[in-house]
Amino acid sequence: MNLPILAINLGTGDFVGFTFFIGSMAMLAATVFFFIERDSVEQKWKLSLTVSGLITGIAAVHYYYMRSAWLETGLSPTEFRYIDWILTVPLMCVEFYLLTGAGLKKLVWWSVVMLLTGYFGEAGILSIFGNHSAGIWGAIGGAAYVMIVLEVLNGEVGQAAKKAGGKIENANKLLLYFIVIGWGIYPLGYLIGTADGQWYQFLNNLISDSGRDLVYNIGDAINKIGFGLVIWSVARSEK
Ligand SMILES: *C/C=C(C)/C=C/C=C(C)/C=C/C1=C(C)CCCC1(C)C
Repeated sequence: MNLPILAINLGTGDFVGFTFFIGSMAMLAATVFFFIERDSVEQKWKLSLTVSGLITGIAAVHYYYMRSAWLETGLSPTEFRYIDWILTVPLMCVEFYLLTGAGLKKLVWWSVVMLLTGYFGEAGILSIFGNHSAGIWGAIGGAAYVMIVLEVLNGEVGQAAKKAGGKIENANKLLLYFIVIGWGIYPLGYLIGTADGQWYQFLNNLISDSGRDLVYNIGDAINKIGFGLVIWSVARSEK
């Protein structure tokens, strides 16, 4: 009798697989942490911590699926990835709104544009620009990303944070760093993932195609958990 295969082992040297596993556990632990810590912050910060826990919780479930997909197929789980992002990135916009009371619509709008165009390019669907599709969709996504940065820097969100001053302004500044540096690493994953046959093919020779998931996994851990920790530490210092 053949026993059913319950799990496929992680291969030695499969660093991307490692980051999928570490990522899923870290997201789970962060979720427990944010929900428990909700009790130790003042009322006005509770919703922010709930949202932080939802962000890492949604990611934990997706990482659970993504690591299985990776183990069983060795392919990039692009669909799970973008489903996760389309849920968690708008929730990160909600965090800015809870902090500053401004800019929710704009941030969500630009995030959706960024992620939809990124998905078109990365999944290779809607190739209306022929061989240039990945580059053009990526450029549109990149422009939307710049709009998000500008909004938090000095748009409605940035202005509201400056007006509020103190801890709010500080937290907004810290989260801006995440958006500039932390979110700024995702385009690298996109370029690696879409380099095939493009002028930036050299990236694929430099780092293999699986580098895409390495970049995305590291980015997600920094951004989802780090973002929540910034909010948590500001909320705690308020006591
Ligand atoms: C938790 C998930 C996060 C914070 C995901 C962020 C994703 C991005 C900032 C993606 C950015 C992209 C561009 C700027 C260009 C087009 C391709 C994308 C979607 C990878």
